[in-house]
Amino acid sequence: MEIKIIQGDITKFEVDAIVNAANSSLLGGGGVDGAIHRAAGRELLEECRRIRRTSHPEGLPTGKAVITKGYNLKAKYVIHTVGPVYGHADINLLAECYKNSLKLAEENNCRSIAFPAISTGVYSVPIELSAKIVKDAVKNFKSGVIKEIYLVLYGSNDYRVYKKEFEA
Ligand code: AR6
Repeated sequence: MEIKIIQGDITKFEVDAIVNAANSSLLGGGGVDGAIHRAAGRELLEECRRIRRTSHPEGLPTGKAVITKGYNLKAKYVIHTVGPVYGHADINLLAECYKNSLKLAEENNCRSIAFPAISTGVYSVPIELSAKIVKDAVKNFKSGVIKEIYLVLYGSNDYRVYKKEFEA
């Protein structure tokens, strides 16, 4: 399993699954969530609405993950997970987001997956803390199915912080 740290826009990634830093409503928002919904098209929102009506009428709890198709994206699937709001939810749930997303990817035979830095935007987790938690979570995940994990950083400082942490 290879871990690659890349600076870029996750909506452009040609991988089996991209992960969305959603909120518990699953009905879209700003940041990477808004970008993914815009790029995937309205069918993604329709599938998210179906998930709300069926398996998650109260919304998706923090740390959990659900999968949908990718529609107009190059990625086959979108895995939606809800990160913790810094200072308000248990920070250990951030690792759960990564682990549960990886499990779901594996169950759906994904060989490649791309993650944004969940909770480091609107939800305010410091990028240095995110890098440490993510390093621990992804390096300890053993998979016979997933071959490539991309950690996609939007900003150049975020990218540098991740590079430094993963090279340490
Ligand atoms: N590709 C990769 N990373 C991106 C992109 C992109 N296109 N756009 C932003 N980022 P955020 P959160 C980075 O706020 O903190 C939404 O409204 C961004 O620079 O998207 O988990 C949801 O609906 C940051 O490093 O997610 C929720 O309500 C990272 O993605 C709430 O925000 C995460 O920032 C979730 O907050």
